[in-house]
Formats: sequence, C-alpha cells, structure tokens
Amino acid sequence: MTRLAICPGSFDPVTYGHLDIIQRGAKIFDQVIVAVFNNQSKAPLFNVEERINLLEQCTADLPNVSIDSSNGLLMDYARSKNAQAIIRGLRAVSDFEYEMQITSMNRKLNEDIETFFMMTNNQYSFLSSSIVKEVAKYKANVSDLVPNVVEAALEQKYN
Ligand code: COD
Repeated sequence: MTRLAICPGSFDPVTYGHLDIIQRGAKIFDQVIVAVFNNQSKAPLFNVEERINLLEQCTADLPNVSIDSSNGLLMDYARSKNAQAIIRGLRAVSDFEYEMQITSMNRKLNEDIETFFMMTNNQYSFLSSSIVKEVAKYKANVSDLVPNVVEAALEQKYN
C-alpha cells in the first residue's frame, strides 16, 4: 500500500523551515502532496498560483513530492486523495495550542486520517513566512531564510 501524506499550509511564501518539514516527510512517506490553502486569518502577499510556482521550483529535486491547492476543508481534500496522514511542523510551545485545536477538529471530521508532527530543526525554530515578509519589506537580507527564487520574488513584490 502506498503511504500518502498531505503537507498543508499557506506557504506565503515557502521558507527553509517549510522545506525542512517537506524533505523529512518525503523520507518517511511514499508520496507527499504539499497543498496550498488559504488560511482565513491571514491576508496573503502571494496569490495561490505564485505560491505553487515557488513551491514547485523549491521541491523539484524531490521526486515523491507534488504540489497542489484547494479552497475547501483540509479533511475533505485529504479524503479525496485517499491520504493516510497529515504532516505538520511544530516550532514552539506557542504553535501547540493552535495545532491542538485544528487537529482535534480535523479528527472529528475524519478520524481515519492521522496528523503527524515534526519538531522544527533548531536552526529554523524562529522562522515563519510572516517574519521573512516583515524583514524583506525593509530590504534586509533573507538569503539564509528562503531559497534564491523566493528571495527574488520577495524583492519584486516589495519594489
Ligand atoms: N519549522 C518547522 N515547521 C514550520 C516552520 C518552521 N520554521 N514554519 C512553518 N512550519 C510548518 C507549520 O507548523 C505548518 O505545519 C506548515 O509548516 C505550514 O505552515 P504555514 O504557516 O504556511 O501554514 P498555516 O499554519 O497557515 O496552515 C493552516 C492551514 C492552511 C493548513 C489551515 O488554515 C487549513 O487547514 N485550512 C483549510 C480549511 C480547513 O480545513 N479548516 C479547518 C481546520 S480546523
């Protein structure tokens, strides 16, 4: 049986923190679908097509990873793909409360799909798309935080 996991997120834009979770997930599962969703509580800088395009470029070296998007509920999407698992990353205690809440709701919606959490790599524990956008806006160097294509896309947005 092929083990398929969904790695959902806003990815606005993708960072080295996201890529670390995607790469580690791709070692454990046969297939990983990185799915771009709109998080209702965040106003995106990049549209869905732009986010997909950046993710595709940044994961081109991972043959068992594909990129997709959805406007619906994560659990409906996961069921439509016959996924066994959801992969999420945890950075700090502050992530825990939010993750606990959405995982409990997701389990209520479909108890057959398990959520797996991976602790952040220590070097990325402070890293989020929001903090990258914040510093990129003021023209600070973000080359340690995001791949070159993402850095270039941020420069273009803020020029
Ligand atoms: N280190 C490790 N992991 C990281 C790092 C880092 N530095 N940065 C981010 N991550 C992880 C996050 O913890 C997350 O697991 C993933 O990467 C994606 O992060 P984001 O910030 O891009 O994505 P979110 O948290 O905004 O995604 C929220 C969803 C879009 C998944 C959520 O809103 C959703 O499921 N929406 C669909 C509608 C739905 O089903 N809602 C019901 C939920 S109850």
